[in-house]
Amino acid sequence: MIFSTRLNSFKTKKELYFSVDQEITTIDLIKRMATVEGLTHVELNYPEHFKTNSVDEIKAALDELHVEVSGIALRFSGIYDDGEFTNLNENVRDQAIKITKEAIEVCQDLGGTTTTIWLANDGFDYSFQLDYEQAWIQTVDALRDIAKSYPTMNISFEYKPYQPRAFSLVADLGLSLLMVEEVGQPNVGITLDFCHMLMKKENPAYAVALAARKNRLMGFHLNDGYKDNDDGLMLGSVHLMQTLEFIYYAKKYSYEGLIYFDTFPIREDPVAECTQNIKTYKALDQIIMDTGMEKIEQLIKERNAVRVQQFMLSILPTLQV
Ligand SMILES: [Mn+2]
Repeated sequence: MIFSTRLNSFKTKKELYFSVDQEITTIDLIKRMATVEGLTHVELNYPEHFKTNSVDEIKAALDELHVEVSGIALRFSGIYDDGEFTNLNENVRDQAIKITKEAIEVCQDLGGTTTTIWLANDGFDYSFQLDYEQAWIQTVDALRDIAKSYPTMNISFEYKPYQPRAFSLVADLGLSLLMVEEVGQPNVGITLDFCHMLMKKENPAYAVALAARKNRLMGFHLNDGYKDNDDGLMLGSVHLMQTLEFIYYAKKYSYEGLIYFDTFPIREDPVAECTQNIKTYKALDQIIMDTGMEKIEQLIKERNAVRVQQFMLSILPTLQV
């Protein structure tokens, strides 16, 4: 299993690690992140994390710390309020595609495999604000152009139902699968973000099963929340059983990609918080192993809610965290 988390989480509780007046660079954050027990990979945002240090400096620091890069995540800010791949202004749209291609090249340079695209601003807030079919086609075309330009690199689409827009253009798993199918390139997949799925009232394990069935499962962003917002709480803290079910399906479909904790520790020590997320994931994985995949499969086949409830309560005392 390979694990990473949000680099920006390590800006939190500054006083625990950094000196008071220290100006914090990307390399400083990576160094703090590397102190997390069990962490194997670093995921960087582009262009955000390449402002204080160059690609070569980051590469050297990673070598020194013996940490690998899993991939790059796009962060569109500034000129993209009206949309990224669907922006009416051709220059802005071209710039969004150009930045995405740059991110993939940086990912390649750093030895990463996957570039994750979250289109924060491609969506709408009002009726009659967007030509839906035009926007859909613009997104398909942009993703196809990007994927075809880098056939050996993974491009993963991370959907979110809303925030910051009232409606995202590609808002759920079904739409994401339709989008990926229309793009029609083998190197395009889907990143499942647990909170985003909860916000859409999707059952996370169902999304794993369908994305895996279509062979498009490319990334996990794990966290937890109370459904309405992208709360970014610790793994299993609210939806423990849905997290267990999610991990069961990840095992069933032999998911071996990155397990990235997209959490937002603010009042917690981010090192302790991430260490706990890794421990929780491993503990839940262990429960599934100890129970046995066949036994769980049998339980599912029974379709007996009372038996499921008994199973869930029976495993709680065996949790080792
Ligand atoms: Mn995410």
